[in-house]
Amino acid sequence: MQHSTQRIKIAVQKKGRLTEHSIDLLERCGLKVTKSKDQLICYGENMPIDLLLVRDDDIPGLVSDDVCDLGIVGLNVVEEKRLQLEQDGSSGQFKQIFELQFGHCRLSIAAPDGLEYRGPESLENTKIATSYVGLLRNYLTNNNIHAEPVYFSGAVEIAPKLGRADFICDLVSSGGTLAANGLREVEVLLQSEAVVIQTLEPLGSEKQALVDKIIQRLDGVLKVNDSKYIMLHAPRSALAEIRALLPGAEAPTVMPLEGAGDRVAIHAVCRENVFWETLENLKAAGASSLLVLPVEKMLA
Ligand code: PRT
Ligand code: ZN
Repeated sequence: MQHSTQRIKIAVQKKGRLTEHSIDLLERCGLKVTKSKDQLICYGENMPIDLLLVRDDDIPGLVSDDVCDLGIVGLNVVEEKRLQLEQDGSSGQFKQIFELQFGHCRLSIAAPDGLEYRGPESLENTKIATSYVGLLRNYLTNNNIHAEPVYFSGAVEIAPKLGRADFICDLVSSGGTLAANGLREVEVLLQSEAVVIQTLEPLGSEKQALVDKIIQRLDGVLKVNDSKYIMLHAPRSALAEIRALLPGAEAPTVMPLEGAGDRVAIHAVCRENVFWETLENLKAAGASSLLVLPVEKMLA
């Protein structure tokens, strides 16, 4: 039996943009979970790991208060909370330990279409609507701009139309929301993606070993995302040229082909996607019988 105290608790967004990806990634690391009846916890069946399903804004706090060991949350939320904690006099009580390569967006300042923008000085003495008061203040201070953040908890993009602010500062991904509201991006304050954060409290060697294992598996899962296994036949004399054409490949395996003279079979893992153009170039270099397969798991 596993000791209940030795279970790892991971805070994950309950319902939102990060939820599906977060749980899917953990499942691809081998974790099987069942949801509790109240839908607040996912219990790990095959590993001593439980997921706490919460609002994303609560995740850094749960990790800094040591209620959860790890959290999966947007860097934008992490950095905003870090600034808040700093302002309250407690330095950030969590550390960022891994970038998850999903949930990409940026925190940007946007101006109404008609407004002339000549750089940050145009922000001087204006009002800027945002849910990210900490990050916005930080930007304004660093750039020596005097402007007033106006807190909006949601629907920030309508603030200029309501006459409540001159600019907005909000998350952007495709830019569609800005365009639909007659706004255009003028400054990028932060590039964000989902990250794993960990409590600063020492976890004890057993728990830390489990955290290290999860991170290693996450790394493996992300590495294979674009990776392909490529197999082909080629004349041995073309080996150097073919190696140079294989995108992001480490030393390929080269095997003789029975009864085929100079021709060999080459197998390699490519860390980047293999496009048609690459295959055509390989063929031009003398390769034949080209086969590209997806990679499911990888452990360096
Ligand atoms: O209920 P809970 O508090 O947990 O969820 P939430 O509503 O606060 O967050 P949610 O689910 O909307 O987003 C969670 C995280 O996803 C954010 O903290 C970001 O890290 C990340 N993310 C990635 C985004 C976006 N892309 C995004 N486009 N979060 C919000 N948006 C919004 C943005 O605020 C704006 O309203 O989408 C709109 C802009 O999108 P585009 O594509 O039109 O530019
Ligand atoms: Zn939220």
